[in-house]
Amino acid sequence: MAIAERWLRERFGSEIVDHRIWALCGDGCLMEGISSEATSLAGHLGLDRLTILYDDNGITIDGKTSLSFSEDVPKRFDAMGWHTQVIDGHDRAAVRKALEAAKAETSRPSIICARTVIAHGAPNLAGTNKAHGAPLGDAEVRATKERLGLDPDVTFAVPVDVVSYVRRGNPARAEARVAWEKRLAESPQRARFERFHANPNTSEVSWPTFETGSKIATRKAGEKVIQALSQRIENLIGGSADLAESNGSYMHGGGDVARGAWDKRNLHFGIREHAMASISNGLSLHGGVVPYCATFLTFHDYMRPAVRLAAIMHRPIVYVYTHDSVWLGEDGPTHQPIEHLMAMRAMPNLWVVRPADANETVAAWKLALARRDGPTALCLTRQNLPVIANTGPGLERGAYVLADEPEIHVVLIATGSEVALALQAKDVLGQEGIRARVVSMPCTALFDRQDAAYRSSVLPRGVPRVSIEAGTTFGWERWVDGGISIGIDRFGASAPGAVVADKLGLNVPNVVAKTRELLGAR
Ligand SMILES: Cc1ncc(C[n+]2csc(CCOP(=O)(O)OP(=O)(O)O)c2C)c(N)n1
Ligand SMILES: [Mg+2]
Repeated sequence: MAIAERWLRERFGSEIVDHRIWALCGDGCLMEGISSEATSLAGHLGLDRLTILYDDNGITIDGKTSLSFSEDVPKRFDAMGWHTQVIDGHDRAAVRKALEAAKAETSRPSIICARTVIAHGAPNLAGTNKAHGAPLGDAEVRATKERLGLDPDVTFAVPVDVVSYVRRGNPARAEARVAWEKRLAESPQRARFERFHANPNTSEVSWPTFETGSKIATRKAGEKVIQALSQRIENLIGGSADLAESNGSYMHGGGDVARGAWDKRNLHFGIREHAMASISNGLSLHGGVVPYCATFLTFHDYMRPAVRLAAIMHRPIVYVYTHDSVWLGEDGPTHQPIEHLMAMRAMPNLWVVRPADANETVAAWKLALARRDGPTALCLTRQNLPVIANTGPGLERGAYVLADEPEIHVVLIATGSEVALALQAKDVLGQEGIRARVVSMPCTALFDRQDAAYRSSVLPRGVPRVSIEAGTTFGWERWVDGGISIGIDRFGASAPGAVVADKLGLNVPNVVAKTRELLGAR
């Protein structure tokens, strides 16, 4: 959020972008690794309008933080380039003063380490982990009220001055809001500001098109899409976790966002995938920008908790995941996704799209940007793929018939790079008199949402099915309905991509043999 704030402030000025970002965090938040990823980047970028209030109570669920946490938090933040303060969090004057000091800081983010006591005022449970989650209990509530000078027999009471304070509202804040609205209304930048906060308008984007028969990796096709988008969507902002060139995620000519270079377009998240996905959530929640982020598909695992939050919060974020199978080759098993596609598909409200070729990649980007109620993951290849005729239209329905025959014997369902393989297998099967339909299924979640008539028009009942995907076969039972699945149920191997794929059975002879076997068995 603080990145969005700073980036927009650069464009609209601090008369219009005049807010700050406050974060409340506890011991648990600072123990989690992501806090280090995110605050390291915040310090590096000098996000001066970000303030963390750290509830430093020394307690978590299991007991004192000393069980597992003894770092010097202010020193840690100091080392990352933050402005740090340590205060007594129960001293309201000190809190106020610290907030003012944080606001006065104009080149660094701020952390206020506020020493507090959990369940402050409860005579027996204050300062203990027993107060973390469980109610204090009747006896302790009584004792606390007595100690605070409240009537212990009154179960629920709000002091009169609190009621009147809340009812009165805060005229200064209301006035500030009205004044801001006036500044915006009178600003020459108003229309642009409103455009930034509306849904991305793709009507003037010169979408690339690719000629049938040519060859191009879908990550390269995606790179061309990003260039076209960056020309027309001024507030498209994105970047990669140190793989910008490999991911094809860089906006050429957009420059690198840095401290002192907020007019630029490309974010460098560093090798911080979890923070990258969380920052994308923050960018999206803040508004005013259209965020995307990129890494290798296998590193989706590092992003997963934040992607899950994006899905829960219905954030329209685009994830560019390249090197989407064993076809990536020499980097080997650590980098070769196997279970990832299916694990991602298991997540509600995440659309996982694996385009068959360059033109389907364009359609996938269109779909992702039109989507406003959740994130979309684009799974793209490292290796070249042939550009296939007629791909793209139908992608929005999740799966569609790409090549057909009258009175088919079998349906080959494939995704991504395996669509071309399925088409080759179809030709060979045809020579043997086996008539195959090829279905491209770039997004299973969308296909599942189609009505029964459409689904059975693509996958007719009673016709045997074969799925082909360079990933785990786990889960494909759902779509092959008693048929077979060709995939990879082991970790990959380090060798040139084509060699690995061939050795693992992703080749025409294997698809043909398995299909023949399936049909013979019936
Ligand atoms: C990622 C994650 N791990 C574990 C938990 C379970 N959990 C909830 S609160 C908590 C302790 C948090 O301690 P702290 O932030 O110090 O809060 P305090 O007890 O001081 O209120 C834990 C472990 C969680 N919510 N999220
Ligand atoms: Mg705590």
